[in-house]
Amino acid sequence: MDWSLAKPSIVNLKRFFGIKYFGYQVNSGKFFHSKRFYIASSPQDTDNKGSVYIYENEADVLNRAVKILVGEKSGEFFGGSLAVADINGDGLDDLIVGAHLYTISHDEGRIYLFLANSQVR
Ligand SMILES: [Ca+2]
Repeated sequence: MDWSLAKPSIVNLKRFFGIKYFGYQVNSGKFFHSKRFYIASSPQDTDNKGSVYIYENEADVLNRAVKILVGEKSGEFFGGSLAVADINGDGLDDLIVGAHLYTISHDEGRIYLFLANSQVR
């Protein structure tokens, strides 16, 4: 892959119906084992709940995600922010997904913590 800024690799998912603002946030992590996975959010798709797509490698972005995480409530902007860190110290990266528009009564916002599990993929 050429990392030159003059020749960026571009991923355009307009051909996939229903994915909105794909790439709003991107990140990567070693969630399941030592291999790095790539993640990208689309905070207004899936009935406006927002989704986070996890890919096994950069080539998969044009095919299919190995896992898709979906927000709980319409309009919460799930995937508006993403962070990767080993929260519980088990050696596997964990995923933190922000949903700053999550509302119960007063625009509380929410963060979701997904602890990686080497037994699950
Ligand atoms: Ca962990």
